[in-house]
Amino acid sequence: MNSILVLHGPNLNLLGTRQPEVYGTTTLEMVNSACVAHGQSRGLSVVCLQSNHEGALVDAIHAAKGVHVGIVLNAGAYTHTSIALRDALSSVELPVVEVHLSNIHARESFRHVSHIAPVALGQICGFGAQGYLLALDALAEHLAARNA
Ligand code: CA2
Repeated sequence: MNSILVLHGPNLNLLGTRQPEVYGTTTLEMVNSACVAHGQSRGLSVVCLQSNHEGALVDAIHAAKGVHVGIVLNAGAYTHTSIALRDALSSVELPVVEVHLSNIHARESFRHVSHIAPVALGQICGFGAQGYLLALDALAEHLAARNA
């Protein structure tokens, strides 16, 4: 079965425990379970990882090559700062869908910039945890079209 890596960046381990008005009440564990179940319904196995460390996220992206067929990435605040993550994504040449729980374009101007977007298939933001499932659908459709 094709496998997808769902990768979460810094502070997303706090999901559902603080700032529910911005990030909702769903915990990361709930998001991950929903991703695994949704992937299964689309014939994809899903592996979820979270790290607060930029280098660990880079390592996870490198390790995805040859193991996973695509990546769903919420890089958290590294979205707006990390050229290292962008370079890692470029180097592995896997299809990536960028996800954000909040609508980053409706927030502070520093969140409007994404270093991930130029190397992603697309960006889904503002739909809360549902965005991860939309991202899995987008990846599944992309992979099916590519393999047709
Ligand atoms: O909206 C998103 O998903 C973000 O990637 C979340 C990041 C933020 O820096 C990005 O601009 C947009 C922050 C993640 C922090 O997550 C928390 C969750 C619960 C409580 C506190 C932080």
